[in-house]
Amino acid sequence: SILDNANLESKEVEGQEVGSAGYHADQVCLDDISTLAFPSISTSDFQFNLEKAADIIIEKVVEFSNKFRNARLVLVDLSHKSKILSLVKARVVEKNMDTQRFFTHVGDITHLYSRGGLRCNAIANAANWRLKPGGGGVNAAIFNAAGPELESATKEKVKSLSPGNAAVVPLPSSSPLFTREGVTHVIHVLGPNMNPQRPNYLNNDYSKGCKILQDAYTSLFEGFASIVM
Ligand code: AR6
Repeated sequence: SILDNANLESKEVEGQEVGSAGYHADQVCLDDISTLAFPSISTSDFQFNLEKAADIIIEKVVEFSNKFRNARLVLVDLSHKSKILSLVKARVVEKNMDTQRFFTHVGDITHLYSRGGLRCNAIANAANWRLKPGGGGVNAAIFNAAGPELESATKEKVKSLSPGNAAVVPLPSSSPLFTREGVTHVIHVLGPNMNPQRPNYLNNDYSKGCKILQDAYTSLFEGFASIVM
C-alpha cells in the first residue's frame, strides 16, 4: 500500500519524470508518483464562498497528506487570475506546506499531460447529481474530452450522487483521456450548491454547506486512496 511505501518517497519523486509507455487501469502508477488533479468543488456554478472553500481545501489536503505520504494532490483551475488558486496558494505559503505533496496548477484539467507535462492518474469532476454530461463548467469539459466511454462507464458504476459524496469510475482504455493524458480514473464529486437555480439549493446555510464540502473532499480523497493502494 502507499502507506507501506512511505519510505520510498524521495525515490518515487525523482522517478516522476520518467514516463512509462502504456497504461493499465489495474496497474496504477508504479513508476510515477500517484497524482490526483482536482478542480475547486462548488466554487463556480454552485457559488460557494471562496474563502470558506479555500480553508476546507487546505484542511482536507493536510488530513490526506498526513495519512498518505506517497501520493500527490494538485488543485487545478483554468486561469492565472483564478481567485480560488490565489487564496489556496496564500494558505500553502502561510502554513509552510510541502509543495511536492500539494500544489496548484493553471491549465485545463482535460489536457494536463499533453499541454502541461503533468501526469495525473486520476482527475476529479465537479459533477451534477444525475452524473449527466454537459451543463457547462468542468463537468462538460471532462465528459467531452473523455468521449462516450465515460458516460457508459459512469452509468455502469453509479446512477446518481447525493451532495457530499464521490464515485470512482475507471476509465476504459479506449477513452482519449486515457490514451492521450494517462488518466485511468475519473472521480465524480457532488458538492454543496448555493445557486438558487440548481437542485439541492442550500439557501446560504453555510453550517450545512461547509459540512457537505468537507464530506465531499473526504469522499474524493478516500476514493483516490482506494485506487492507489
Ligand atoms: N479545467 C480546470 N478547471 C476548470 C475547468 C477545466 N476545463 N472548467 C472549469 N474549471 P464548476 P461547481 C473550474 O462550475 O461550482 C456543472 O455544470 C472552475 O473555474 O465546473 O461545482 C455541473 O454539472 C471552478 O474553479 O463546478 C454542476 O451542475 C471549478 O472548476 C455544477 O456545474 C468548478 O467549477 C457544479 O458546479
